Amino acid sequence: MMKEIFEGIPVIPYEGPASKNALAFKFYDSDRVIMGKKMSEHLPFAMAWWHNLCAAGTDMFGRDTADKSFGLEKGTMEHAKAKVDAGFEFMKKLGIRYFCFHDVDLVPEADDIKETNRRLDEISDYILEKMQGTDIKCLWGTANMFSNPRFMNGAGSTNSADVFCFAAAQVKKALDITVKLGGRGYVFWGGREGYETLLNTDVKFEQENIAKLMHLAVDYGRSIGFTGDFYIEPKPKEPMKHQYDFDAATAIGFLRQYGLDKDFKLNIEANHATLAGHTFQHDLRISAINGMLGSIDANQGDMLLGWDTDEFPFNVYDATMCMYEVLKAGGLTGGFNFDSKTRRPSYTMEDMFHAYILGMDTFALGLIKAAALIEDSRLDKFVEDRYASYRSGIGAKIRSGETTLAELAAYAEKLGAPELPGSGRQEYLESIVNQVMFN
Ligand code: XLS
Ligand code: CA
Ligand code: CA
Repeated sequence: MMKEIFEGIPVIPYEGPASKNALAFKFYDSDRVIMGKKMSEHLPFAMAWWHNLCAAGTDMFGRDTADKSFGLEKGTMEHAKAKVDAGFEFMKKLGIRYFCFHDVDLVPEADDIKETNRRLDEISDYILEKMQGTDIKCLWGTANMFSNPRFMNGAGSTNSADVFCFAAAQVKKALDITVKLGGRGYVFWGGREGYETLLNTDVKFEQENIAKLMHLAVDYGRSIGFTGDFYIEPKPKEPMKHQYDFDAATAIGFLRQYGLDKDFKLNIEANHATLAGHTFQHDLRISAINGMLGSIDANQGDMLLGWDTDEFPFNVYDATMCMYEVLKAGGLTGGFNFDSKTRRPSYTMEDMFHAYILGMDTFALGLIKAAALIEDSRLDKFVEDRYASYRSGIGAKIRSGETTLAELAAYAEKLGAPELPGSGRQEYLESIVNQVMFN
């Protein structure tokens, strides 16, 4: 028997909304069927290796507050394996079936890439062993191409061809490991793919090179049997002043421009959408209507702070509008990765569980309420009616393309002046949302 790491923490049960047990789900009831599917199928939750097993509360002004040593010396392979043990115990206790990782979350990076790769082989063998007899799999993998100083000017967008090769080597290895662990997706988050000043930057050259790296990754991935989706994860800024994958619309334009749109979808993170000045729902909608809603990084930011706070999702309105988009899009090919960290003063092991219970319950509530909004159907009906003028007469001709600018102008002149387009009824619609939320 392996030693229990999270001692005293049981398998987290569902106890329902009336429960006062801090270590129980109040809304996430994995087998409950909503719109014909189990909650667990609607919500393929994933644990983020980096926040949950590595990050220990360090911020710009202070060192670790949490102990993530799991009883072993950090920076060793023994510690790397202890993180695997901790991660699997954690996922099993919460009923989480997926994890996401960066290469260097799994093992300490060595000075020589050959040694790092050897360590990755060793740890992925260990993870594979752990996976046996469980239904836990990899949701997506990625390469950390932003922490090492060599990537100070970017990875695909770097000015150094040698550094570009190191980025390529890391992507190749991260793809190998993702495929080995049965990953559903592979993420490119452009951590330092952007610029600080245009005075030293050839933007066109850099974007072309990012696309080249992505094409090379697709070719290699397909050659080793990766059938999942590649994802771009947009973010407007941080760490760079300006990042190229600003938001969903920008990333979609980039993917189409460089012929990558067949292999890529988007991984939309709530906190990144809001940093871009959008709602989470906006970036989900833009992705969905372009057939590119792939996966979600489930977290939230803080509107009073201007940065990527990666908080556990608590806002049920936002989770509801997210699930409304996901249900309408017919689900995700990816899942819901908690790219979220406990606050620095929440440093205990219990806090890790409370955080995931909060996140999972928030999305379960979001799912329940989004399904109720769809079943209620007043919102859908309102939107449908709002565009009714395009279903007959001149509107139908506009839609079918059977008209000319001159015909429309003549039509307008005959009318003299149109009637107002009809009330948007925002307040009424918001009251419907509240009624459904709190009925
Ligand atoms: C950072 C990003 C990062 C990606 C994976 O802001 O969210 O964690 O999800 O590299
Ligand atoms: Ca983030
Ligand atoms: Ca993320």
